[in-house]
Amino acid sequence: MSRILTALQPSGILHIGNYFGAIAPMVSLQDGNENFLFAVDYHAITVPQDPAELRKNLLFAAATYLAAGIDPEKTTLFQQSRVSEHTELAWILNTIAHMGELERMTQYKDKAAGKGEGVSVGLFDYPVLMAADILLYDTEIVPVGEDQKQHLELARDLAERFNNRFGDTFTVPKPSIPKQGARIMGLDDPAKKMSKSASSEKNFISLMDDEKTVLKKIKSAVTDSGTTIEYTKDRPGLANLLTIYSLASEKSTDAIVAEYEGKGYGDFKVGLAEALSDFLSPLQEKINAHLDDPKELIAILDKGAEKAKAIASEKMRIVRDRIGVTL
Ligand code: ATP
Ligand code: LTN
Repeated sequence: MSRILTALQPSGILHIGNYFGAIAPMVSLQDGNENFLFAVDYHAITVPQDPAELRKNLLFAAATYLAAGIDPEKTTLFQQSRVSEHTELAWILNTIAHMGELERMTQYKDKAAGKGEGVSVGLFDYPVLMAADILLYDTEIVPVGEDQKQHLELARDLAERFNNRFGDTFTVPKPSIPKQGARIMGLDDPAKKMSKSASSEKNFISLMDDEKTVLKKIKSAVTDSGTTIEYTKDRPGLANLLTIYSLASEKSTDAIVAEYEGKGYGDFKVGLAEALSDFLSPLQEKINAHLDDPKELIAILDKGAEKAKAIASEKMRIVRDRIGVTL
């Protein structure tokens, strides 16, 4: 039995990268472990959010986790802002985190690029709040996509630094990065990860895309001038599509390659779009069913927040004592 924890930003749509990189791995670890999953609303506001949209997105996030197979009896499901210990611990960790290590974070560099002096302090400090999210619960395993590896490294460093300075307090967490799906690439640019903040909608497949949209986006996905369907690193666009096909259909890439022997991109893309829609439409039905009952969603999140708060407040009592502010 291990403590498993992950979190996602409730910042609009979720895409298949989020699903295969973090949500599905979390669901598969659920049995036999002690699990925490939450929507990081205080991370989301590091870039401007419309309050009404944010409220909607929080419910959508909860509906999506449940539709994906998160069982609130097995996983504590909540929203970050309801457990104020996250921001409290983040402040304390701020005092041991170094400017230099935050300046090196590639997500910060990417998101701050071109924004000049107008970048929020919150965006810079984002990884410290993430470390607090993880350390507060003595998390052992954190299922995340490849892009979060560097943030996890920081969480480990901060845990060790705190433990060295104030005595053994935090468990040092480990990332769990899936073998397949850890880095789904953008459909319009296979050199960059699929991202919901991409400038073009053609970059990603949203979990809510309908059949027509999926087909259109897959048809316009960047590939190469090759004529065969094969899995090779030299053809990154095709390799990415084969990975998505494999994850959506639960067939191996070898089986898919064999299926398309003698056929070209046209047939392959139609088959992939079909497999994706077959995977997405039952998920969408479940998401919509949960969204039809917002009271139930709120009740689940309330209960989760209460359970999380009990653990977090006990941990903070110890942390305050260790740093010497408890009289
Ligand atoms: P964006 O897609 O805008 O860059 P993000 O990565 O900040 O957003 P989150 O919702 O915070 O998105 O990410 C949730 C989880 O999804 C994280 O574990 C992250 O590693 C994972 N993830 C995000 N993009 C991908 C991707 N393209 N492939 C695999 N996993 C991904
Ligand atoms: N930084 C992550 C989201 C995140 C997270 C966490 C993931 C915030 N807190 C704790 C795992 C554990 C992201 O941008 N994807």
